[in-house]
This record gives sequence, structure tokens and C-alpha cells, in this order.
Amino acid sequence: MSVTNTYAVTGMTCAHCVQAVTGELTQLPGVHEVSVDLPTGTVTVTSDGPLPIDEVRTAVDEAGYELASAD
Ligand code: 9UX
Repeated sequence: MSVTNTYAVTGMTCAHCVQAVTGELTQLPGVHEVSVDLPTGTVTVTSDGPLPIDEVRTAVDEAGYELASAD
């Protein structure tokens, strides 16, 4: 069963930001879709199962941004 979560990420303002965040999150085990919405500063991630929030936070950090919250 797929799980979809939306996260607020601070600092993304351009297309390169989108590529950086998408690239990192896509590498997480089980992730098969990543969608960034710049106007709202959110990232929607679809995965095979629940993603540990620490993994998501680390991936966003490595891209150079910050996870603000998770719904
Ligand atoms: Mo350009 Mo996006 O510095 O952070 S890559 S705005």
C-alpha cells in the first residue's frame, strides 16, 4: 500500500531547489514519487510504506534546505 505525505520545507525558491530536494528524497528507500510545490513550499512524497521522519529530515538537510513540519 502506498503512503503519501506532504512536508513543509523552508528555503526553496527556484527550479534548482526543486531538483536538489527531489533528487535527495527520490534516493530514499521505498520512495517512488516526489512532487515539489514552490508557491506553497511543500513537498509531497509517495512511498511504499511509512518513511521515518528522520530520514526525510536528513535528505532535505543534505539538499541544503530545512524540514519545517510534517502533516
Ligand atoms: Mo538559487 Mo534555489 O540560489 O535555492 S538554488 S534560489
